[in-house]
Amino acid sequence: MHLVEELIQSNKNFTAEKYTAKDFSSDQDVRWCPGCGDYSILAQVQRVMPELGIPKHNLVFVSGIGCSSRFPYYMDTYGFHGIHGRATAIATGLKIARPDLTVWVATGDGDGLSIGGNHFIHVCRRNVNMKVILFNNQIYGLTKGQYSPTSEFGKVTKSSPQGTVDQPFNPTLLALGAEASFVARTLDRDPKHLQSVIRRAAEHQGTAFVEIYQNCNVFNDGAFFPFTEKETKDENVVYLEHGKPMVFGKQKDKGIKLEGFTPTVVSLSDGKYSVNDLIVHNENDTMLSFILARMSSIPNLPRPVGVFYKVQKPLYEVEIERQVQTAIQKNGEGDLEKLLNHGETWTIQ
Ligand SMILES: Cc1ncc(C[n+]2csc(CCOP(=O)(O)OP(=O)(O)O)c2C)c(N)n1
Ligand code: SF4
Repeated sequence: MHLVEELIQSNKNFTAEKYTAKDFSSDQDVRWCPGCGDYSILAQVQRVMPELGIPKHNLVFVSGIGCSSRFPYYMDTYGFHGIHGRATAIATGLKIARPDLTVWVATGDGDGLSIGGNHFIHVCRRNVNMKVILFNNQIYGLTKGQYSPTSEFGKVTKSSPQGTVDQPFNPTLLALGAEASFVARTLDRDPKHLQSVIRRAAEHQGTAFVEIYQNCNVFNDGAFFPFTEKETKDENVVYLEHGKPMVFGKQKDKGIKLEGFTPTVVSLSDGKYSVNDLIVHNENDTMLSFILARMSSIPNLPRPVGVFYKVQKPLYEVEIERQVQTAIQKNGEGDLEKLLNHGETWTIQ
């Protein structure tokens, strides 16, 4: 077995300690506003962690800057509160240096998609083995309410008093376009679903991207209420389940059918269509994943949540390690001093 694969396997074999969610709660006071959706995300991640069977000393949470980026303080694991937008770059370096560590990135729509957009797309295409959870509240929370790259067109904020003229990013579509090997969406106010998606991301080997709809109750309250509130969610959300037809609605009386390449809503109660006419979700279908991710931009379609896409690809850090080992076999152990002094050198006087 290859060195990196052995290290990953050794994490899986860990049984020495049995953790509970409490073991992942640090001694830091949580400084989010009362009612913020970040609390639920923290609680669900802490609940799932013990199930993974990974020793705490092998877990690292890396973040950039923002309310969401305070996440590592609150996890009783190793952590790195980085600089704005650079969490995925820092995490990439860490993963290359220490491939045995399990690395998570906590980021926001501002941190991950504005200043950090460049680093984000490159981590996706490289398929570094890390989990990236993006708290999407469609606003800059920490800096008190400027519009973000996911704010809807026309959004009135302190930095867009007449409404933003920017078209928003769709994070799942962006991650798919950047070739991420695992792409999912979930919601802060659906703890069970959030836990299940975190679990799936944790199992994935490769860059696992999870968009989490997160309520910023101070600067963008209710941005996702149609998808999270009891009265409306059944009609506005379709849960993606691998191998199952896309049915939704309180009475499970509606479904999603493809008309050409365009998803449309059909009724299952008027006798015209049955579940056999509906899209059957397939997490491994690249084309379908794009169609499903695009659904959020089409009015009157329910919002898909769950795992959009999952595929196995070579891991960045494994390929690097392979090259390093090949070079050592061919040339022997490197000597940095020798390398720096080889070839033409100059003395500055
Ligand atoms: C280089 C740099 N530019 C700008 C800022 C100011 N700043 C801090 S957080 C932030 C945006 C945070 O938004 P988001 O990532 O959505 O996180 P949230 O606070 O909403 O969780 C900005 C612009 C900064 N800290 N550093
Ligand atoms: S400003 Fe918004 S995102 Fe930040 S802690 Fe407060 S409610 Fe949460």
